[in-house]
Amino acid sequence: MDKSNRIKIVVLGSFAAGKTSICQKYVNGKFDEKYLTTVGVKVYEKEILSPQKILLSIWDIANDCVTNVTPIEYLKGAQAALIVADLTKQSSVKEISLHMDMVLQVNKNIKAILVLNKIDLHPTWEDGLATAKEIMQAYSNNWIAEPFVISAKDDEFDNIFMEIVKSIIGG
Ligand SMILES: Nc1nc2c(ncn2[C@@H]2O[C@H](COP(=O)(O)OP(=O)(O)OP(=O)(O)O)[C@@H](O)[C@H]2O)c(=O)[nH]1
Ligand SMILES: [Mg+2]
Repeated sequence: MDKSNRIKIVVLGSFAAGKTSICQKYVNGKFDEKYLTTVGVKVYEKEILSPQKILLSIWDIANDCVTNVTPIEYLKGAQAALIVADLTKQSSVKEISLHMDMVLQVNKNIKAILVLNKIDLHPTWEDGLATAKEIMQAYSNNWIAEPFVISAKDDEFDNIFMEIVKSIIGG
């Protein structure tokens, strides 16, 4: 496959926000209630037709549990970022800027999508959404869509990943 037909997407967000759940559901179609924290990075691959073949390389990246910083080498070469926040936790929503600042260090033109997760747990989501939108204003050149409010448990995310693909290859 031609290099131009690969898209590297990094998935970042606070601890337990649902990064792995989103990757697993999108790539393998499964959701697991059990929590198994990610250590380092796990790379998922998924081939899609858009209409040409595109290989998505999706990097599910853990924060360093001591420093809360993402190793920069995992971020290199990323064209897109999926930032995940847990709507049931204010701290998780507030950390959106931390993750955006990290990805912008390696690609200031990165295409970003914000996913606000765990809506099935009935969080006070109006607060969460309003706070998230305020934080988003500082990065208005990077967002390619409005934030997606989702449940990794109940929803499918083909549309979210298609937004990323469209923003990079057009169509
Ligand atoms: N009810 C509900 N639970 C969720 C949802 N998304 C994730 N979870 C649960 O939340 C926990 C953490 O999910 P993970 O996907 O492992 O979170 P993560 O961001 O990968 O966590 P780290 O790798 O530790 O940073 C697991 O028990 C999941 O089953 C959701 O939308 N709804
Ligand atoms: Mg994980």
